[in-house]
Amino acid sequence: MKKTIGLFLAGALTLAMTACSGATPAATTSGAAGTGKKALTDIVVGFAQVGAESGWRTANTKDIQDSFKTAGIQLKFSDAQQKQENQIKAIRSYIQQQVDYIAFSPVVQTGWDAVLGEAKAAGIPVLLTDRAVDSKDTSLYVTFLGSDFVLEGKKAGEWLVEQYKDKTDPVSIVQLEGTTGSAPAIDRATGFADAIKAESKFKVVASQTGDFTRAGGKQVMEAMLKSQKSIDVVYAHNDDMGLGAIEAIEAAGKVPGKDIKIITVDAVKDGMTALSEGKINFIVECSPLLGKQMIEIVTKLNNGETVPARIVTEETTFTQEQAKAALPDRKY
Ligand code: GYE
Repeated sequence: MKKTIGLFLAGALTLAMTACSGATPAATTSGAAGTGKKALTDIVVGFAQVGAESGWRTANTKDIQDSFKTAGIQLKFSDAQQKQENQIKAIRSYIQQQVDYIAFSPVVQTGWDAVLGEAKAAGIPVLLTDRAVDSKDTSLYVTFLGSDFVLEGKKAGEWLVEQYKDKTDPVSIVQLEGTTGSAPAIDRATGFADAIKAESKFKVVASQTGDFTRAGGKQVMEAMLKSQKSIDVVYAHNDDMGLGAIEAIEAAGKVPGKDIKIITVDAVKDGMTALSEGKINFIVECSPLLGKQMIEIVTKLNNGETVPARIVTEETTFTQEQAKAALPDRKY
């Protein structure tokens, strides 16, 4: 399924004129005036970020800001501090300011139809970055650029299955969930559950949100260490919560990575460092570097070209050995 900016802006006219003009020049010249195209320096994108809850998020924000600076496209940035109402306010203000595009990473999946309908009515194309919405009306956004979170959860579960393949005793797992209602928390839980469900020895004995923060992960882990008889494995939906859990485990006199195995998602520097030190056992990568692809999408739409409705980020996984090798070149 393809969508085009033509649906939102001058539509057929823009496309027809672009098509008739033959080879499309780069949109950096003002010669594009009249075709609906803008010089890149005249484009304004309003970006409503989730917050600054994790190392991943900080790297994501930096990458987006740097990429826009390099491309010379204007970026209006807002930080919603993990609150949906703040994101909705930011989007409304971008609509009022008549920006050319709105990009946002929805903190939770539901509750966006009204404000996205307002953007659509104003003719402003919306790009979903990093997280998805669960709206049935897919005409409310042009594309969704981000990871396959179900696959990430599956990779975490598959590693566990492989690690414990020769064991028959029950394996007690605790799950530190991301922000309740967010796409990565929902999907990473689903993918993981799916991967381990065939073997009854795996038991998720407790599962609670740590809101993707280090403090949240620490607090939840402290409580779980008290309430659970024994814990073999921690599955944290991001590195930060895993790092918080490590603090709690060490404070309880146990050795993270040995007494309790830890699996996380993200592969940011602090997570990779803990992995290379043996405190985390396995990390599923989730790349925060979405800036360059956002620029490509905006440039294509500005040129009247189509973009895929879904763009999936490529990512890998890391064992302790692989983390040691990758760390020196890790950019975030
Ligand atoms: O894994 C986590 C962050 O949405 C993929 O949000 C992102 C997640 C990421 O807070 O660290």
